[in-house]
Amino acid sequence: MQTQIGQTTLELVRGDITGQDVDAIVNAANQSLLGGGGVDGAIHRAAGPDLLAECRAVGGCETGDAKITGGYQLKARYVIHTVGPIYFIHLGNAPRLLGSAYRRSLEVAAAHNLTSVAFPSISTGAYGYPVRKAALVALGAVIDFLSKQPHRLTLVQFVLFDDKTLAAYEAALRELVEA
Ligand code: AR6
Repeated sequence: MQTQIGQTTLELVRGDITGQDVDAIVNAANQSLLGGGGVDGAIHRAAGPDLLAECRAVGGCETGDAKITGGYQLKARYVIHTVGPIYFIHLGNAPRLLGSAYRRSLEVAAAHNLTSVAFPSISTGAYGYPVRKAALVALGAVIDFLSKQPHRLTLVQFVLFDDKTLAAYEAALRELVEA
C-alpha cells in the first residue's frame, strides 16, 4: 500500500529491513546503542562489527532522539538509530516519545539531504507498544513531518516484519488519509 505526501511516496511493505536499498534504514535501538535483539540485533549482524565500533563512539541516545552512523556492510549508506518508549514504563508520555523518535529520525535524514529512508515498527516488539496505537502515532508523525518540514525525501518506507503489523499500519494509514 502506498500514498503520496507532496513529492514523497509513503509506502508500507512487509519484509526484512536489513536488505532494504535506501539511503538510510532506521534502527529501533536502546539508549546504549550497543545492540540488542529484534531488529537491532538483525541490523548489527548484517552491518558487521564496524557498526558497533562507531556506535560505541556515539555514546548513547536518549529516548525519542536519533543518531546517525554509517551502514557498513548494509546496502543502506547510513543507519539512523532511534530509541522508542517502553510502553509500560513511559505510560502517558509514550505517544509523545514515539512521535519524537520518528520526527527526530526524519530531521536527521533531512539534515544529511537523504532522499530515501526505511523505518521498522519502533517500540512494538520488546518495548511492548500495542501495534494499532503505535501505527497511528508513527504514520501521523511521518505525514506531519513530510507535509510541513523542508526535506528532499522522495521515498519513506515502513518495512514491517509480519502480516499482523502490516495490517495494523494499513488500517492506520487508511484512517489518517480518509480523515
Ligand atoms: N526487519 C523489520 N522489522 C523487524 C526485523 C527486521 N529484520 N526484526 C524484527 N522486526 P523490536 P522495540 C520487527 O523488539 O520494540 C532490542 O533489543 C519486530 O517484529 O526489534 O523498539 C533493542 O536493542 C517488531 O514489529 O524493537 C531494544 O532494547 C519491530 O521490529 C529493544 O529491542 C520492533 O521490535 C527495542 O524494542
